[in-house]
Amino acid sequence: MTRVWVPLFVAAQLAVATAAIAAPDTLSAGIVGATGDGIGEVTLIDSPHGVLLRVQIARGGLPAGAHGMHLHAVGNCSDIGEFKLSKGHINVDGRAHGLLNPDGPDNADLPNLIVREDGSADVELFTERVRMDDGPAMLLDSDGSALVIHANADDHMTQPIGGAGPRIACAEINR
Ligand SMILES: [Cu+2]
Repeated sequence: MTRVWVPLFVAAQLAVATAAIAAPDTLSAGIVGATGDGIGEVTLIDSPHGVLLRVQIARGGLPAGAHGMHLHAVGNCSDIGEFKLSKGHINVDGRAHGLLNPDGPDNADLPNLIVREDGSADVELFTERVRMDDGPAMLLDSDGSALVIHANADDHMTQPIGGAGPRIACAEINR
């Protein structure tokens, strides 16, 4: 009996270890537009080096063109159309805004979201400047955080948000 059960036990342990590696922390959150309608979804996957984001916007969800997109400090999108309750950028490192800024980037900075002519978008991107659940720039802290999409393009240089203008979409990233 023992010679049968030991290999089975080892196999079970290996299965658990494999599952732990293959299933990182993943979180999906709905994106609401300027009038409060659901326009898409963001999926975040944690890694030891940062967070992988996939941003999907349904057809007709946003105006075509480039939109600044950042990780804001509070997971609250309830003030529809304003989205000011999401507060400012996550910026625990105290750096200037801008992926192209010599004094940047801040923890919140992301590339622009380029929306197609039909108003849809689907992009995967990675940031090393935050973590889901670890360290000072953690998205899932006590008040969460938000993915905020702005009306205009982020020039990745100008303070404080690259000229990205008003906030037109928001997703709450909470536990
Ligand atoms: Cu922003």
